[in-house]
Amino acid sequence: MDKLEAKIRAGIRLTRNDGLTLLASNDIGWLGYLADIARQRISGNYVYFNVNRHINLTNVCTAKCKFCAFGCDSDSAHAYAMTKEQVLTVAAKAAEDKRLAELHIVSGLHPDWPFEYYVDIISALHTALPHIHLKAFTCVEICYFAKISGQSITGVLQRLKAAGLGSMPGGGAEILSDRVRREVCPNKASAAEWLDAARVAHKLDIRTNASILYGHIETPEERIDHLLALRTLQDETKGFQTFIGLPFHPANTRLSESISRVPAWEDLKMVAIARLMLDNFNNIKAYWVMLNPQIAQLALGFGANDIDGTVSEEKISHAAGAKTSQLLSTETILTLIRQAGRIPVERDSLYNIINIYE
Ligand code: V47
Repeated sequence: MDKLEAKIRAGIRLTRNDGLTLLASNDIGWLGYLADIARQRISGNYVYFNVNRHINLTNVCTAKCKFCAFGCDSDSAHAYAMTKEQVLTVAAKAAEDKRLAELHIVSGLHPDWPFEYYVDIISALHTALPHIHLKAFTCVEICYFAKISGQSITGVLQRLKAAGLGSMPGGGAEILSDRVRREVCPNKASAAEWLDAARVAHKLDIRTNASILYGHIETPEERIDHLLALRTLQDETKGFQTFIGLPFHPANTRLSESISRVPAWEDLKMVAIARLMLDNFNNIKAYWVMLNPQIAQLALGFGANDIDGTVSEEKISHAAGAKTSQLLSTETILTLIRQAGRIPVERDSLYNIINIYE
């Protein structure tokens, strides 16, 4: 047994150097074998999914991130901004499926909408559909709301929680490195601000997710340091529910000339290394929309224990060239999980079990 395997079997925390060693390895079988040991110990044989619907309130965005094909100016031909009535209509239609458990709401940083508009949307959705969990607004959006409203992060989150916010998605983390952010997303929350918004949310008992956007200009060290920053915060707050690796999709972005989508090999490495480094995260998500369903299924053998949800409509990676379908039926998700030899478990947004498909 090699040294790393011995550490993982003994549940000993991996170091930065261990992470770099793993990332430098091209022995994909070994990485999967190691990650599977950790996955089995931390999360067993269940693979989680949920029945959810994404809603992106607007694509109008002031951030202008170089990796983004979704955000645009308000005078762009494909700009849109949903009214409260439109949001309620989409949500009510989605809720016709009685199994719908979650609305996942992420948007551009709109230059004209006041913070009150977002509060109003959450409040209206919560009133209309009190049984649906609202997983809304990334840490980047929360920082933006604080800026435009002049309120503190705590104040913003308290208002949203009182209006019906249930938890927060993990986007906007990109790479938690000032160098990378200066280069690709200088107009939004810094690494420290992103982490601080997550910290405050956790202190207010709002669970959040965490992501990484990999496969663009980041170095191996920056990827590992990103994981370490999340691990350190999780030690402090225990408020992260799941980690999601997002492979960069270059089409229609300002990086498309110089960068291609990383190969599947790299996706599986990212999943495995996240599982191994994030020893205090219960859940590692293989987001089928960005990976594709086949790679997401393979990722279940590389440390992932969650395959995300039915989704219904995804705009961010599809604007950047993702070719996956907009929707996976529950039946397809069950098949993907069962073919990997795992037990599908339908969950709510806080990982309470709704149904075990033995
Ligand atoms: O914040 C933007 C990323 C994120 C691109 O928490 C891109 O359960 C790839 O965070 N290629 C939004 N990625 C998606 C997200 C998410 C998705 C599913 C589940 C959860 C969860 C969170 O997508 C953005 C940004 O980091 N992104 N542009 C792109 N070209």
